[in-house]
Amino acid sequence: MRQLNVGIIGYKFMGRAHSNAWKKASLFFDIPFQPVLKVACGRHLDGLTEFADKWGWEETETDWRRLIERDDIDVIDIATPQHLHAEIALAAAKAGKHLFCEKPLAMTSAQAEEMLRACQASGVTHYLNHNYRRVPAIALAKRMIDDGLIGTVYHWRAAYQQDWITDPNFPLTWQLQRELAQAGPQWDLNSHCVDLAHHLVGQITDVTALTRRFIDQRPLAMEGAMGNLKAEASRTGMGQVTVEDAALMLVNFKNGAVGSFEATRFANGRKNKLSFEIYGSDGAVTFDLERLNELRYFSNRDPDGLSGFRTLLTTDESHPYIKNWWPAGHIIGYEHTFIHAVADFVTALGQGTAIKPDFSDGVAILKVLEAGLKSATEQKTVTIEY
Ligand code: SOE
Repeated sequence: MRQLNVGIIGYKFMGRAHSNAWKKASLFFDIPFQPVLKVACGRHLDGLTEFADKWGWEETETDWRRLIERDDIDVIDIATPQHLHAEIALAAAKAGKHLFCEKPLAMTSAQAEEMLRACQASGVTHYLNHNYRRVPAIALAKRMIDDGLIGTVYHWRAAYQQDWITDPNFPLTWQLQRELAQAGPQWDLNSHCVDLAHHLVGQITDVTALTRRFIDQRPLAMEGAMGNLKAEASRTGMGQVTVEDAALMLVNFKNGAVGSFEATRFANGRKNKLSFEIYGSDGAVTFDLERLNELRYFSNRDPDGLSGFRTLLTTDESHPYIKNWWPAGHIIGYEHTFIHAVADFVTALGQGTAIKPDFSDGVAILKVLEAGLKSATEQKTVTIEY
């Protein structure tokens, strides 16, 4: 089988999730190329070397530009924080590398548009990793909606809730600084839900939003992590949080449906709870990531006296992606969504077809998220121009 040489940039949480996927995809899926974990790239050689040794990356590189210059690399996997995505993607696309990029795509929709144009100009494949589209239960929801099982969609209701910064002593990490993250849960969490809403319901046309920051000042994190906040650190030991802690949006869809989004890092007890409900003229589907092997389904066509929500355990061979895993009833988890993404990405490369979501979806998502922040600041409804 022909090899596909991958260079990954970033080696933290997403670096590990992506490495696992590059390693496993060909063991479970019949894909046209054998991914080779060729080069891992990151700034700090100690941590990078440990990561590369553990996950089986053949080589390390501390300068991403040198990685991109290499002729033997086919794919650049961007697993860094979002403020680095644009510069890397633009250079990689120009060098003719296919792109597998973590979400959110960029800091702004303008940056994202430039990234999309660069990929289109060089003809490379571009994939934006909103991995939840590839949860089998969510892929099944898509199939059911497209098959008309819940009829015309009226309502979308989503909540992405976490609690990892409720402690006021949690340090001022990069995720809490506008210059490095652009926004808080609006970018990190609502990006996933807007992607799912576009995928499952349709295009969002306008947004009315509010955001809230609950804690303004936080202890500065370790030296080296704070960039230009270091000077302030030596004076006070505290730094200013410059993103929101919670973001709520109400939206209209082009097809007449209405929707709501709630994204927060302040929902105590909720570690990583992504849930949505979709109500249509003939039924409903609901999903909760904490029970990711299940999809709940209600049908108006059930006989009187026997109607109600039923739980579909999405582990049958007929369910999306499942025939490549275990016998029915043997559940799968979070990491499988990344493996599905890599399998689909490599298949798309083999077939010369596009894979979704791509950078054009990333542009659309960022336009909605930006409209949300604008709406919250200006306290008015913002219409989105695509
Ligand atoms: C944030 O905590 C985060 O890791 C997101 O960045 C991921 O996209 C999400 O899947 C889990 O939560």
